[in-house]
Amino acid sequence: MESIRPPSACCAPAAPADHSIRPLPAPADTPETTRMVALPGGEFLMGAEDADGFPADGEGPVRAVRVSPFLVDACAVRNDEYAAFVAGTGYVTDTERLGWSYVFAGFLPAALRRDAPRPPETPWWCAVAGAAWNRPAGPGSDLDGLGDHPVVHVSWYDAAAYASWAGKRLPTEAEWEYAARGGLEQARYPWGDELDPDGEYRCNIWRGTFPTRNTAADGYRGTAPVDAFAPNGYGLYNTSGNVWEWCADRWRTEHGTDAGPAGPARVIRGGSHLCHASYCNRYRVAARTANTPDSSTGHTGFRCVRDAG
Ligand SMILES: [Cu+2]
Repeated sequence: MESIRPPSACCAPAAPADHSIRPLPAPADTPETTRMVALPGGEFLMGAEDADGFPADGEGPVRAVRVSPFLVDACAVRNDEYAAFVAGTGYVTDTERLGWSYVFAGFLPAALRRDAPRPPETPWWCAVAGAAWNRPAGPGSDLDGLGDHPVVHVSWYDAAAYASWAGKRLPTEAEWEYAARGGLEQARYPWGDELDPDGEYRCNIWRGTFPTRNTAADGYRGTAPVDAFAPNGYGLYNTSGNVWEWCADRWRTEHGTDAGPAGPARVIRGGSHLCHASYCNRYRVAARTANTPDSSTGHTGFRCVRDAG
């Protein structure tokens, strides 16, 4: 078993790579899936060169990138949508197959928290046996009251399988960022340059002192409903904060035609309810990191896209 840890695994701990490719479920006849927004595409300025950003992540250089017209989910995929997929296909997630997932220590009962192995670099994550998309805080937990929250504890493969069933696909990283920016050019966040404009909370991130005290001033300690907070200019919700979102692209930190071969890790975007400026600051709209495609955590979900026309 080979252990692969991508760069900048800050708040996204990587599981050992151990995956056998399985066929994707066929598209459902009439999938009950979330509302999509049609975007015209075109050229936009991708990336950032923020002074307090992470150049080593390949956030820059700022470059003009063209995307074709496409449709994008207004919201991340919800638990009740993922449940319909599982019920309709019998799909078994990687997390269930491998038997464990990463849960943030602060969300666990004391006994589970005490006994779970933790990655030394990110000791706030516990590898919890039995944690899965439908048991997000491990054995004994369930999805009561979380139907409209984003599905989490899904690997890249689990996200791609859902997308295939829904007749959709995962976004390219360029599509994701173009959509997340909501039409604003080179803004720091999907709504502008201020984190909390006029004191208004616009996203679900860690408020307080990471990782010991989350004041939940923005209303949420864990995940929020997928349509919490005001949407961006394109009508997309929670492209910053709440949960990281899987993209189709393999991870690389160089861009352009001479970028060289990419590794197995896949890009994740948007940051999560656990991101805090003091530690990771990756809820900026240009921020990026990656995880291995079989990894799953309590703060990573996804949204889907579809080609226009
Ligand atoms: Cu983070």
